[in-house]
Amino acid sequence: MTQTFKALSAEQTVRRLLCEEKVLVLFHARPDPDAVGSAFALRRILESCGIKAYCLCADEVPARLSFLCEGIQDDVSPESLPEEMEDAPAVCVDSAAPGQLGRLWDQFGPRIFLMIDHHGRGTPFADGLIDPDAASTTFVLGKVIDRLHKDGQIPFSTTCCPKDIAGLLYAGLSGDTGCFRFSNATGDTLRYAAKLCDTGIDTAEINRRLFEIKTDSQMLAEYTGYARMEKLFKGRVTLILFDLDTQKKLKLSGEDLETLVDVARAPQGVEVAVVAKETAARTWKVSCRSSNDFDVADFCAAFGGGGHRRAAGATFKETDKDALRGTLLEALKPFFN
Ligand SMILES: [Mn+2]
Repeated sequence: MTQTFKALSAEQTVRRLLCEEKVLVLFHARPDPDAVGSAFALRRILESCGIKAYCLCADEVPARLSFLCEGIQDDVSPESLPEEMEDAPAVCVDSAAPGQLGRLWDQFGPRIFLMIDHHGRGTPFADGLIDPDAASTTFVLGKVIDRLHKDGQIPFSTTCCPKDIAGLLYAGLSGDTGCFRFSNATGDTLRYAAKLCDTGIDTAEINRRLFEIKTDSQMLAEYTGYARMEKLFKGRVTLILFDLDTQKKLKLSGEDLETLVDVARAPQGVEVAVVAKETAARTWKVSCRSSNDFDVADFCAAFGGGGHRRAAGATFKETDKDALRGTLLEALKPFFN
């Protein structure tokens, strides 16, 4: 049975949120700046309305992003959930499919009453405020803030946002646009960023932390990625396969491999960058980036994944990297041969 869910306006979204006394804010596993930024901004927004809120994720917030939730909440594991929040209904941000929630899904899936997101493709699991034209979920949250302000529920709007919230919203926006370099950084995106910038947040420091600082492990992962990158279909597609053996040998964690997709995007002439990371035995997380009209969301949807036209992912079950390589090549061949 397929269930259909309602698309909600900002007004309807706000009305639903305001019915609650306490809310859990769920965000996707292997969290990125938009997931962390939107979850913690929503927590602060709800608290400004007198609603208790608590953020949850299947994975820890990576060390490089911990500055975003510092002083708000250090632990996002389900084990850290305060007793008073145990029966709270849940909102999910920046997640397009149940699978993205990891182990949170079994425990909290049934009580999700609202999705706030910007992914055009996926498997909806609740009624939602979803804007596929928004560059980030933190952009979509701007509509929630302005609606709450219009209704007299909070004393601020996106033009006079408290700095802590503005920083979270900006981080999500900058994160998902690759520091405003990607095609999703539209005039609207930049105008929103400008408003947030005007609150006095330190955008240079946020961007330095998101894009410039790298750990030794991250650099080792990138170096290995460059060395292993395959150019396929006359260099139009790049592929980096990173199996668990290699990760163990180099003592790299999943977090260290996050920038590999940028490595795969780097070569001149590449149209589609593919990075496959083995996350558990025979389980591969594949990330795709497109620099032209090739729709990677479509490509990944065929394998049960989702995402955006130019940035998407899917999980593959393959015995080893050769089998995965064969599957990927076979699927790409019709488009690039
Ligand atoms: Mn996002």
